[in-house]
Amino acid sequence: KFLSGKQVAVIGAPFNGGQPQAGVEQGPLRLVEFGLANQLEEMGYNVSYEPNDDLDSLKPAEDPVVQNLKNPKFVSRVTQKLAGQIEQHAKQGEFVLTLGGDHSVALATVSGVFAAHPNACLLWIDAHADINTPEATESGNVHGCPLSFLTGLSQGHPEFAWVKPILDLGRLAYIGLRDIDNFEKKTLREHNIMALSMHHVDKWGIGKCVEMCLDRINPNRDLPIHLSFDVDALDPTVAPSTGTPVRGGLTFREGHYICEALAETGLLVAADIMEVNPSLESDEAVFKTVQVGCSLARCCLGESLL
Ligand code: B3U
Ligand code: MN
Ligand code: MN
Repeated sequence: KFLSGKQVAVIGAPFNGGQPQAGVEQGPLRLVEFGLANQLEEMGYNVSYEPNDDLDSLKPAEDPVVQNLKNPKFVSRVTQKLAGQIEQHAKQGEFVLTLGGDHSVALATVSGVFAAHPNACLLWIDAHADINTPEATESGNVHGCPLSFLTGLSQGHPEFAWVKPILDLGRLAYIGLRDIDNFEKKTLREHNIMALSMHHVDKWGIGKCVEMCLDRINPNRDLPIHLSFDVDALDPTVAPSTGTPVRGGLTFREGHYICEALAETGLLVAADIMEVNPSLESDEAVFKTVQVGCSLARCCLGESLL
């Protein structure tokens, strides 16, 4: 409906500057080496791939903390560059699949996708709410903050002036939450944001949860959808190789169900697979995590639809 053909732009975002652990910058390459692009071609898509393996050239010589945020210049430069690239692909009517990289890269994906699809809605699958402001963040890691910039809750940070508040809080919904800071909890409540925790998944089942989210952020099922999937939403037994695993997450099937249900709407225009860190845990754990990342991406593009 919003896409012009069977064109998928795979955007590599090999970036770790939004959090302290190295290795997450190897996520995109590992997902592609596992065969993701080829798998999508076998599904009948034309796939282009932008590895963006030159992001280190954007690293400033000095990058002091500004308003509590670490590496603000580096994160800002990288995400601004990726945002432009993503916007171009999305404006061509291509499905944009972004491979992270840490979740600060959502500054780029949401900015780029919403520039092309201004009335889109965003489903954020994560153990974390990633909506801290620079004032509120306890860690100073930008991957815990992208949604505060994108929704306009944070304004006036000198490094992130380019990020436009394009996301209405009524067009944002979460599934999978279980590790939320007090400020974030207050924010979710005050703004009446559609936020489903693991408790709600247990209580209502994943099918009802996805439906409730869409009823809120896309009630007539006529708006484009962007999915941002942090693999730490999955249980650590399912996706162990990620920087901040939290017990009690989504099962393999619950994670896939979300992607399948969104593909089924015919409205999904972009998906992010974020926070795969191939340097953490055993080889077997990395294999599992990369494999599940690839299969989530394929499901977003309709693999399991009959
Ligand atoms: N809310 C905490 C923890 C966190 C957010 N995202 C991840 N961890 N992966 C923070 O740092 O803002
Ligand atoms: Mn996240
Ligand atoms: Mn997370």
